[in-house]
Amino acid sequence: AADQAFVTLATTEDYCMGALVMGKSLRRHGTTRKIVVLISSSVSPEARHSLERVFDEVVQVDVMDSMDRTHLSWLGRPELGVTLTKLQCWMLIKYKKCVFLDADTLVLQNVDDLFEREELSAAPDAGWPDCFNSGVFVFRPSLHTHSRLLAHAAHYGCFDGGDQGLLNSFFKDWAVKDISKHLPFVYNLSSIQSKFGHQAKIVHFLGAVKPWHLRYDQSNKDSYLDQFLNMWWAEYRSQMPPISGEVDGNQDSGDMLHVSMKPSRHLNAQMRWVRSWLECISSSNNPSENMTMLPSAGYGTLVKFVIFLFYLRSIIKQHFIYMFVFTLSQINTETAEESLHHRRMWEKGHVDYMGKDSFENIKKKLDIFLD
Ligand code: UPG
Repeated sequence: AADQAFVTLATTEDYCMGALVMGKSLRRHGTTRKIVVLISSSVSPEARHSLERVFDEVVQVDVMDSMDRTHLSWLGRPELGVTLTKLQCWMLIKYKKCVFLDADTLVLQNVDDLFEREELSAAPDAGWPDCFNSGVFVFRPSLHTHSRLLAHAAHYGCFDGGDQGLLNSFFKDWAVKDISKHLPFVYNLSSIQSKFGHQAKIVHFLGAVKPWHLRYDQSNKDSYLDQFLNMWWAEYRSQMPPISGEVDGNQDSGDMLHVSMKPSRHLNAQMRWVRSWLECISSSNNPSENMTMLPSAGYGTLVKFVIFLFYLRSIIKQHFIYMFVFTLSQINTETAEESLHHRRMWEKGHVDYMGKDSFENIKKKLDIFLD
């Protein structure tokens, strides 16, 4: 089975969270096939590192969009960007057969039997059952098929602006020709279905709102959706199941996205320096002696503090993930969702100087970090 693989795609950090969970859920249910994730160059090294701990292969692909010089024929069709990127799974020709799973799917049972199916096998779409849903499909990598798909996209476009429309128009006899290519619905069960949830093999969080946008509430078990959401978060927070018989020596370090790396020595040195600076600034005894390191030694304490905050922000921005990770693992009071939101704010430069990111809080976090 070394020539068979599950494949997913994650071009953004959010979808990397989804891919990570999807990959872990495949491992949890003991897949014997390889698992591969296609990522874009904009995925951060930290996210890539987390994915590498779960996936056999992390393959960087070009996000094909209307600005792609090598595919100028797509000019004026920006909506085809991610769609065309997904088609690159047909280029994985080192594998004979693959199963594509969207990054917003969660595997609840072993689904290796999917490899008994032929291209193009997929489950009916819940909204339009004469079409298949392109979140789960069996295919055979082939450069020839890939270029035919691109030519088809260039010529016909796709009726829904996404890969699902394109693939349905390319594999247009799916609905009528061969019933063995119709996967049972439980292999691609929409998470909002109110029936058959207990039989689900793969749950699909279709639509704009994804599990990583929603709250984790273990006590909420009213609907299948609540249960699936909790399962998703439980998988996100779990340690990685062993990779087919291997003992993973790093298991204790956790493998949540952004929580899998240790601070570098360089960072540690920088943080120590920042801490000494913080102590220096906050010290009320003999400030002039303490301030000799500061570039703004001649200004008042307030000015120094503001300058310091800007400087601190630039350093922390560079390494915020390390701090974020460490804080997460040490002060486990924030939910994953809140922490992610906090991190996003940092990334965008919205620092809550008067609240969460106040001088006192930053100093506390640095103290924990360094002790
Ligand atoms: N994806 C990315 N980056 C993006 C957007 C999507 O990597 O910015 C990948 C990811 O694997 C994701 C998949 O593409 O799961 C599909 O996108 P998604 O946002 O999950 O689409 P949905 O609207 O939930 O799904 C329907 C189909 C899906 C199809 C999509 C577009 O279920 O299979 O790809 O519509 O046709």
